[in-house]
Order: sequence, then structure tokens, then C-alpha cells
Amino acid sequence: AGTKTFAAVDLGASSGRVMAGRVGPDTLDLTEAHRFPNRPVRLSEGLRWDILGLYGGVLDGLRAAGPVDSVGIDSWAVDYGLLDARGALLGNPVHYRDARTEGVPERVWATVPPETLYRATGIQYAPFNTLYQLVAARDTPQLLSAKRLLLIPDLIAYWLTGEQGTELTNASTTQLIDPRTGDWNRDLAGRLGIDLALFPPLRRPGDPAGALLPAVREQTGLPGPVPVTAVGSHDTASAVAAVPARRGERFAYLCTGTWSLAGLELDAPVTTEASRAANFTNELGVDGTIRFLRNIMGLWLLQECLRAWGREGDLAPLLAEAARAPALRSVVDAAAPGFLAPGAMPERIEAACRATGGPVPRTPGETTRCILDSLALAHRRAIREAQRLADRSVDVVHIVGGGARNALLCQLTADACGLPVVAGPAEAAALGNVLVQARAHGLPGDLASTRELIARTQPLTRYEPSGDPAAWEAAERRTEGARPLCS
Ligand code: ADP
Ligand code: LRH
Repeated sequence: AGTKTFAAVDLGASSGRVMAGRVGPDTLDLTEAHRFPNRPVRLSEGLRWDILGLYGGVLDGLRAAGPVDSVGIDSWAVDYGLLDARGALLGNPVHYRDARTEGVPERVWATVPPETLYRATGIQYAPFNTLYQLVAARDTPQLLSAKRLLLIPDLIAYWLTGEQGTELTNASTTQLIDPRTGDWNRDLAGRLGIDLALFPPLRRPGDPAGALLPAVREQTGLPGPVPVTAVGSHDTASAVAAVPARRGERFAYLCTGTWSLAGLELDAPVTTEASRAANFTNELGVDGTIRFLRNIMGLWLLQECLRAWGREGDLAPLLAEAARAPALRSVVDAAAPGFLAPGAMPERIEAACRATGGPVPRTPGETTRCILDSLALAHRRAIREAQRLADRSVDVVHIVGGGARNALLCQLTADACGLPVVAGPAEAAALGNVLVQARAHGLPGDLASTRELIARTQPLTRYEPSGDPAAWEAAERRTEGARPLCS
């Protein structure tokens, strides 16, 4: 009694899924209705998302989920689709790993210095921030004829409901929002010639976002009116909302999927010069929180190696080989921007190992070990720096996302950070999505109480720090020297 069911559409860079969450005051049960691969496509014009394939997967997933009380949508950040005056999509959304922003940041900084940009937006430098993408697209026929810009989750919501909005947590990743007011930074957009009228009005997690169109209900076989509810539509906002912290716990989080996002939840942004220099971002979270974090290249390094080796279905044996491989033999800077583009990942890792003066891994198992050691090291560095920059200290690290299933990565992260790690849930983004909907539809309580519900109901694994802290310190010094060479 008193339970409701919510569909979470969660589109990650490596796979999309529709999850069904049954929520009651003391129950939370998440099941996978449908999962589908997310395979970007390289055209001669550049790297593009297969957005229609993803939308097809969403429809299949909603059909498989069955009757629900509401639907919420989240996805990776920064990317968007453009619509013409009649609401038709103008071309395939550009992938954030596309090369079109090369050289663009330098042009932007000639107009607005990076220090000013950071103070105004709190957003770390990344070449793919929507701001740089829009400057790269300036004067293209598509942008010139566009009447609307919809971020990816907002585009999916538009196709499902016919209604347009810009969800705030994801809007903050455009680098066009002032984190203090939660509103557009009109002065900045004006200086860069970015037309904010392209964006539909802002909405917040929990706001109503329309209802499934009759044609969509027919396609998915869903009965009755089905509302769509805005959630933290940035997948990382939803994942952090689902970190199973106990009330009052002093925690850092690591969202580990294609990316590792490592940091702290704060009440106010930190936009000091030190924090800019350390490339920490202040993204807007659920319930007015700030996600103070750094982007680390994450399991992308491993995904790309598996693709290069033709061993995409072989994760488990490779992780077993990695566990037997010697520890901390070769390390690279896993936050280095040189790893952003697709292709030739094993070779780029070898080159980065040479740059740290370490031996080059000889087998896929050794390369996998190098990636996991390097990720753990980057996690350590980011979590230490976040505490220093925000003047806060933590007692535990929560690992959520697909990487929470990787026991070796979790143990190495505990060892590297010298802190206990609590791993899980792996489907945190979907859980955060579901629980924001549940609160909008009557579940009482605040963010801390929904986190406690997750902690009570979801399986979590605890890892205690072990090993020799000095080995991690030495490895940290090795990668520090190599930073400029890798970027
Ligand atoms: P994204 O949302 O960015 O697509 P996910 O959160 O789904 O990413 O995480 C995907 C990653 O999780 C994979 O690249 C893989 O390394 C890891 N992963 C998934 N399942 C397992 C597993 N059973 N064991 C170890 N690692 C896993
Ligand atoms: C993770 C993520 C991350 C962004 C990146 C583009 O999926 O949303 O938070 O920085 O994708």
C-alpha cells in the first residue's frame, strides 16, 4: 500500500536504460525494464549521437516498464539538439568528443578571460562545455536557422510530451548559468554572441514537465494520462542525489561510469583562483546543492581499450588478470585531456607511461591494471584537493555508478585515498531520478531522508583502506611531473 511506480530514463555515454522504481515510505525497488547500447556514429562531418536510435530505445523501455505514475529523464551533460521553426530536429546532435571545439576556447578567452568566465559561472574548463560548442557552431547554417536549442534530456522530453523546457541542473553545464542566482548569465552570453532566446524557460527538478502525447502512449501501450516530471536531468546530478550517505555523514562521492566525477556536495560555490587552477567545477545539484567536483577520464580509458582489443564482452577475465598484475608498476594522469578523443587508446596509454618514466604495460591485463591504478590515483588527488579547496574534510568515500561493480577499482580507491569506500548503488542516476519524481508525487522528506531510504534498501559493499600509503604518494609524484606531456 502507498507505493507508486516511476520510470527513469537514464542515458549514459555507454548505454541507455529505462528502469522502473517502486517507491513507498519504507520500500525502494529498482528493476531494469530495458537496456540498449549507446553507439555514436562517425560521419565525414564529425562524431554524432544516434539520437533516433536512443529515442527508439526509450520507447521500447517505456513499453517494457508498463504502467507508471510518472516518467523522468536524465542523460549526459552539455550536448543539445537544434529545432527549426516547426519544431523539427536540425541534424544529429554533435558528440562532446567531436573535434569541432579545437582552438575555440582560446578565441573565447580573447573576449572573456578564463578567470572572468570561472567567477561568472563556477564551471571548470572543458573544451566541450556548451558555451564553446555554441561558439564553434557560430555562423553554421544549422545554428543560423535554429529557433530552439534543447539539451539532450529536454529533447527526449519534448518528443515524449510536445512541451519544451530547460532543466536547471543540466543547464548549469552549459557554462551560461550564474550559480549564485540559478539564472542565465545574460551579460556573458551577450559578450559571446550567444542567443539565450534559443533556450526554452528554465525548470527545476520536481517541476511538472508535461504528459506523454497520445501518440506516444499508443506506441508504448501505456494507459491513462502519464505525467513527465523534471528530475536532476544531468545524470551526475541524479547520481549524486542518490549517494547513500547517512544524515550528517562527512562524505566525498565518486560517480564512476564513462567518466569519474570526484568531489563534494556544498551549499555554495567555490570560485577562488585556486579552485579554477585546479579545474574544479560547481555544477548545480538537486535541492539547491552545489556539485563541487573534477572530471577524470574514468572507465572510458578501459572501454576504449576493450574496443581496440576487440574484447568488449571480456571485462570479467581482464579484471581478474589485472588483479594478478603487479601493483602501481605503470601509472598515467587519468585526468589528462589528451585521453578525451576516441581511438588508439592502448597506444596513448603506452605513450603516457613512457612520459612518467615507468615501464610500458605488455599485456591487456597489465594495461587494465595501469588504468585502474591510475584512476585510483586520480580519485585520491581529486578528493584531497576538493577538501583543501572547500576547506572541508571527509570520513568516507561513496562510489556510485557502473564502476561500483568493479571490486578492484573500489579497493584501490580506498587504498589510494586512505579512507573507507562504500560502493553502490551502481544505478545511482536512475535511483536519483526515481526519488526526485517520488518526492514530487507525494513521498515526504528531504534529500537526506531519501538518501537514507537508499542506504536502508540497496545492497552496498564496504572496502577498508589497506596497503602501503607511501606507494601511492610516490606514484602521485611520478604522474605530477608527467602532466604537461600528457595534455
Ligand atoms: P555510463 O552511464 O557513463 O554509460 P555506467 O555507469 O553504466 O556508465 O558504467 C559503465 C561502466 O561500468 C563500464 O564501462 C564498466 O567498466 C563498468 N561495469 C559495468 N558492469 C560491470 C561489472 N559487472 N563489473 C565491473 N565493472 C562493470
Ligand atoms: C557523465 C557526464 C559528466 C559530464 C560528461 C559530459 O555522464 O554527464 O558529468 O561532464 O558526461
